[in-house]
Amino acid sequence: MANFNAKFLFCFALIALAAVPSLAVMYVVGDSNGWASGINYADWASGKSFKVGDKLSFNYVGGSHTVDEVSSSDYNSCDPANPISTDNNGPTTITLKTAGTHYFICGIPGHCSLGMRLSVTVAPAGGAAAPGGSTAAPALAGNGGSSSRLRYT
Ligand SMILES: [Cu+2]
Repeated sequence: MANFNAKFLFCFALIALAAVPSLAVMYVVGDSNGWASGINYADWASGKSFKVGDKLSFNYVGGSHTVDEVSSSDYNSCDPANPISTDNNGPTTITLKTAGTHYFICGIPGHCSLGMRLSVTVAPAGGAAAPGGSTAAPALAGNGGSSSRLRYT
């Protein structure tokens, strides 16, 4: 009986842990500086851990800037010609839908090279994964793990 209760409580605890929701977070890019020239967005992003489901809010006056999601090479060369998505209505809210690194630049000529570019590394949802880390599901105690000790003859 005690053994049964222990297993029951263990399972209950696992279920309770799995049920804790990981709440999505809204990040205001650049904080009070918003989305503007002359801000170091690498500094802004450092130390933050983004995960799938989080949102980025880019604050700017519509028409004054754009938020273009681009490839890593276009990010590095500040080339807005082939954006994955683009918006200039300001403010722009982006939901981070996939894990991996996402790259954003302003498509107004000159602005990207003045600092208007942001890359964020996004971890899978739900885990307590550290940035860049990979997590495996915790190994569950299997049935019969200790049963060999109780062999009847
Ligand atoms: Cu701009």
